[in-house]
Amino acid sequence: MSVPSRAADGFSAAYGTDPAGLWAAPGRVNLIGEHTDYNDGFVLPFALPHRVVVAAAPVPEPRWRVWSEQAAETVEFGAAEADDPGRVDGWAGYVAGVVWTLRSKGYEVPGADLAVASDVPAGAGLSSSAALESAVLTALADLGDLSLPVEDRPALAQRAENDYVGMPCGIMDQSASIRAEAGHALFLDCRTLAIEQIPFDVAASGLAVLVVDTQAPHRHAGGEYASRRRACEEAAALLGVPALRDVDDLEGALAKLPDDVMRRRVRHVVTENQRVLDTVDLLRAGRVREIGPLLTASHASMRDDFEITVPEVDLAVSTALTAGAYGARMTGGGFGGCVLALVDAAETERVAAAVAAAYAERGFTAPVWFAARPGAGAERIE
Ligand code: GAF
Repeated sequence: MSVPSRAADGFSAAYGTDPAGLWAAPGRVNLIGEHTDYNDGFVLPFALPHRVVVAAAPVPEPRWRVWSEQAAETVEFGAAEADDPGRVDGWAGYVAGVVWTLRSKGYEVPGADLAVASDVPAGAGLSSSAALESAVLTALADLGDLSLPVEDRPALAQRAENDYVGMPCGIMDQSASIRAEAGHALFLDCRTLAIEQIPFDVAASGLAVLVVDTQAPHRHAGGEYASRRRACEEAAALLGVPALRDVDDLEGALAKLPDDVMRRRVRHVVTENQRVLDTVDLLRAGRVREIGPLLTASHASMRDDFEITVPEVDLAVSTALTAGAYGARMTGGGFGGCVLALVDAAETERVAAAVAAAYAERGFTAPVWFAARPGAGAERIE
């Protein structure tokens, strides 16, 4: 059964009536630009065809019930819990966080019954939580007829995650889920929030983006993410700039920093921003294959300077490259998750099989893979 049907059927089973509508928001892969978003830098994600679907209907009082197919449970909360960050925890905290962020900004959020189904792999670094936030936000905005410009929505969803759930993420994932367009990568300036839709029709170039879910367990991902973010903020303060985005003279900046770890963190962010700009230039010129070395350089920088990769991720990248990929890198926050590789479309399966064989040889859990096409952003689908 399709994801929308599962959400609609789940709604009917949970609440004994039909939903008023269905809303969907995608997960994402990030083509390039990792850990640059919270440094006011540049990112280039695209939306996946994999989506979270929310079936929803308004109710007359300020309370919310949410059924989740994946969690196989219904969670109910009222205004008091929604208005108290952190009070609703686990998966439903992302939903309560969206209600909270909207209410605290003065929006008249309608009470609602919601049912959630998804085919975005959870815990794989493909932004299943941003997809959930974005789908719920889009549904509540429509149900309540809230005047909520699309350009303001990612920051609201991010705030739900930062201040209700307590995860200090940047704005990339929610922007991709809400603002992406099919067939395009989303070039986002995370300081100005200016966007440009960059045509990214890999199939037309005979290419494919192979995504390998390494199945590596996220090891201390939350704490490590927060500590990387802190190090970047400390470095910016030491350098006297608002954010690492503002470092123009990398060598000069490195010479001013007190220790090697901080120097490497800064070098990653500054060089990664430049790689995003270079990738965008190549894509604008239709030179898709040529972005490969930038992807691979991004991976080396994440591995050696930002230190956010794990052996499963490094093996997938090196194996894909040996098997003929034009470029490969980890995508997402790190410490596990997914790798993407730019390959000739006809070679996709062969490269994926090479990674699977290398994993078997090392005794790693078998990876899961798919070829990703840029999908649409959040929308009402029924
Ligand atoms: C996670 C975060 F949620 C994003 O904001 C971003 O920082 C990313 O890691 C790393 O680029 O997905």
